[in-house]
Amino acid sequence: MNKNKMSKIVLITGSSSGIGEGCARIFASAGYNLILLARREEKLNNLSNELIEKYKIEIQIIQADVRNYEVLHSKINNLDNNWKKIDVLINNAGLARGLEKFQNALLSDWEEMIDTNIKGLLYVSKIIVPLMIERGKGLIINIGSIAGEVTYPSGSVYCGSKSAVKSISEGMSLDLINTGVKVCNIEPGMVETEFSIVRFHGDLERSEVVYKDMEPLLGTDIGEIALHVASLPQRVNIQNIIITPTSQANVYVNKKTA
Ligand code: NDP
Ligand code: 8X3
Repeated sequence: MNKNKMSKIVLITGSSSGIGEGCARIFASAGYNLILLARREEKLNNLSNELIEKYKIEIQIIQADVRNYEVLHSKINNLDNNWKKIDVLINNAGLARGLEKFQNALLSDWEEMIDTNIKGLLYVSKIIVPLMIERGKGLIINIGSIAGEVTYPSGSVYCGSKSAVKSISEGMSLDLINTGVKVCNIEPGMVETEFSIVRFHGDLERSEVVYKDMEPLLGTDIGEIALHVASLPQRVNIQNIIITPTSQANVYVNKKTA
């Protein structure tokens, strides 16, 4: 890294698509250097090339699965010391798998959601938080969901995982109170990403219906909110944000269901 450049650094998990990619685009446009982390390396490479060309920033890519603590630990620790000065961590990698009644849901779907949305967030945080404490500053933005506020039918484990993100965010805030490290839980409503394609195991027809006849949020909308939180003075922290499209009131009511 060019040591003369004083750009801040943001590490974004799940930055190969959707909200994570939107955050990468917005933070890059504000001059941040980026550490992009996800499993699909080609997507990260393409995004990285585009953003370096457009904004003349620097980018590191970490190809990793957030469910694998050993790999995360080794790859993050192998970063050059200047790249370990992470100002903002966005714990975004996550997914919903299936939309089935509790009694019909697949055990493998439950495990994937819990391992990614809860344990993955913990693994990454466990590695980055000490680096922030050492510097006496930092911001952790966890991407929860409005599903963490209200549980909807057939969403028990996904909603439970996002409810856990909310509790863990509160716990982090409590325990990090004297360290200078801030914690914010952003809880989006409907954002058009690959989320529904993943939820419905690749069923494009079923996933397209979700965002039809309404105007969902974009990944970059969440990026704008995250950048705003990261731009506040050190004395200010926003602990929890619920953000919905104008055409959605809560998990049950949107323009189509009203
Ligand atoms: P996408 O499917 O578009 O993006 C998910 C991202 O997470 C991808 O970059 C994916 O990358 C990454 N990811 C998934 N599993 C892993 C893993 N095991 N290791 C590393 N990276 C992983 O969906 P969204 O952008 O919508 O989802 C991002 C977050 O936002 C999730 O936590 C989701 O729960 C939350 N959210 C989404 C909402 C929505 O309506 N879309 C609303 C509220 C919250 P790759 O596959 O390359 O590893
Ligand atoms: C994603 C939002 O309402 O589809 O977390 O579960 S919702």
